[in-house]
Amino acid sequence: MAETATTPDAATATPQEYDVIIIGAGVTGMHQLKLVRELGVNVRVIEAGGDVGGTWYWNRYPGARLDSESYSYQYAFDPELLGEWDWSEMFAGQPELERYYQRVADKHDLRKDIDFDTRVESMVFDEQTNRWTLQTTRGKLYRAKVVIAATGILSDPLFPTAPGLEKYEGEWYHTALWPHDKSVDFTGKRVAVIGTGATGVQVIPKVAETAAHLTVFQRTPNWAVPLRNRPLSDQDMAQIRAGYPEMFPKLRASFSGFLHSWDPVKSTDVTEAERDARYEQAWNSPGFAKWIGLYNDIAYNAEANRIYCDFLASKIRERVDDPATAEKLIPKDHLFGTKRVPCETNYYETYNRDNVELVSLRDNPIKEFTAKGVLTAEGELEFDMIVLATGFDAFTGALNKIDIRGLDGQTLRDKWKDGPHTYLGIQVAGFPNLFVMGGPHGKGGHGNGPRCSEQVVEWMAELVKEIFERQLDRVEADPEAEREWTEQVVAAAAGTLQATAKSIFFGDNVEGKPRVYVAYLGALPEFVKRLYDIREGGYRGFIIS
Ligand code: NA7
Repeated sequence: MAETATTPDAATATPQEYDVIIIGAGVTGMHQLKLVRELGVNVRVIEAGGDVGGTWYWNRYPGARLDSESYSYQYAFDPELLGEWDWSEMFAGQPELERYYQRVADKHDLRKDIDFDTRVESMVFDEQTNRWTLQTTRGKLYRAKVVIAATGILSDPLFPTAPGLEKYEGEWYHTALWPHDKSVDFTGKRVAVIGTGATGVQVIPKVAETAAHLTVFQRTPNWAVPLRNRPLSDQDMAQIRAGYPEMFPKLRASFSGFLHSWDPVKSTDVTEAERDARYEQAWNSPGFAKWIGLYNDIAYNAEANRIYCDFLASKIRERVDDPATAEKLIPKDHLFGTKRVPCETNYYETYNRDNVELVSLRDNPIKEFTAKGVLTAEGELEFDMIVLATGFDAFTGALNKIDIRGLDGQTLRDKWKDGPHTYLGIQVAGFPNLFVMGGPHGKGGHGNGPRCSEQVVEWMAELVKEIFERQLDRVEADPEAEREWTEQVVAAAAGTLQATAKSIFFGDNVEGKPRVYVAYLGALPEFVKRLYDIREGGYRGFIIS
């Protein structure tokens, strides 16, 4: 059962003492737990969910799946498991991923060090003892010298801005809070889906299969591309497995941890016929081949990108029967790859079904939710079920949700009110001994998550070792290093094609969030090298006492 504020925990008065607390038992937190525990320190993980897996625990909506190749996304740290685990599909679905993380937890006996159904509500740094005290929503207290927040980049669900959801009397679900205790049945129902991001394009075709009627509310169309998933045979797996010794080092050395990489050739270096043939070939290939496998100038040259957009638009027109619907589905306000590129299966064909209708929120906004459905500018629409695929308060949301108080009582929310300030995405000046694995200014937002986090998690475990071996009191970011790093991260995004679009990378999806770049645009190997150089230089930019 999920923890609530109305069920106070009896044993609240005395905090449970630990050396290290990790917040979150998702993909990053599980790995961090394994490594920190091996150091022999006393570590506890606090997890809001009922089991391990993070994203793959919460986002259990029909259609949820990877768009990185399954084998490129798995942990690299357990050779035995790599030898045993067979991926059934090139891009695994949520149920298989959930099973995978449960298997990892079983095999490494991770659960014995995790408190589930426990959400951290606040944490306060004590300047005398140099320890953090954490309080959960149930009033339970924990205390630790080091806190590692592995709270995730996409873990704070975002709800529609239209008021009145509480008035709605039908069933409603947010895709990131999909029920664990019952199966959701769309059969014969009038269903609304709000949102057409990476999640929306996955869930919409699934809902359409059995709903009596599906209305999709689209705020911004996306450049979605076909996933081209396929089952993996025993033979495929044998071949893939034989490639692991080369694959993992290659991924570590890659720009973003993906199996695909930008072609050094520019689209302007080839003939039009050659370029078009290449686009067609990429179109028919799996996953991100039709994004980061292409000519590199698509990433930075607006004209090259526009030509590719024209190619993609022609594909949408081919696939969608009704020309007016096709036009609504073609993005007009942003270039390809400037927002997260969703991968889809039968998404565009779904709009050819008689039971599916597309409503553009730009033409017909939702004014409010009502008891029976939604009131749009054009009138009330009634639904038996509403599915919110409205995404997340990305990068900063999960941390800002916790009331974090550092030196002199300063809150993180206040410090970040104009956008996040970090050193390396790992620390925030004024918040000693608090480390972030996967938050703002981290590489994971633009990359293959586990590949981007694994080396940072390894680096972090070594730092934890030093903190306890050398009996350090505090490790904190130098404000000057933080200022330089934050300026560098923000400057790197300025003037890029990315900056021309409204996206989660600039906080545009959240009303009132300052428009500032929150991810990290550099290459993974350079970032990791920087971390190790900083360590060799005696932790440059960190104040250690
Ligand atoms: P996304 O990619 O942020 O998509 C959310 C969608 O919901 C997107 O179409 C939004 O439109 C729409 N949205 C957000 N707020 C509203 C409101 N208030 N009203 C109407 N529509 C809204 O989140 P996803 O869950 O799809 O994907 C997140 C990540 O999960 C993704 O990067 C993958 O790594 C997996 P917008 O485009 O903001 O206009």
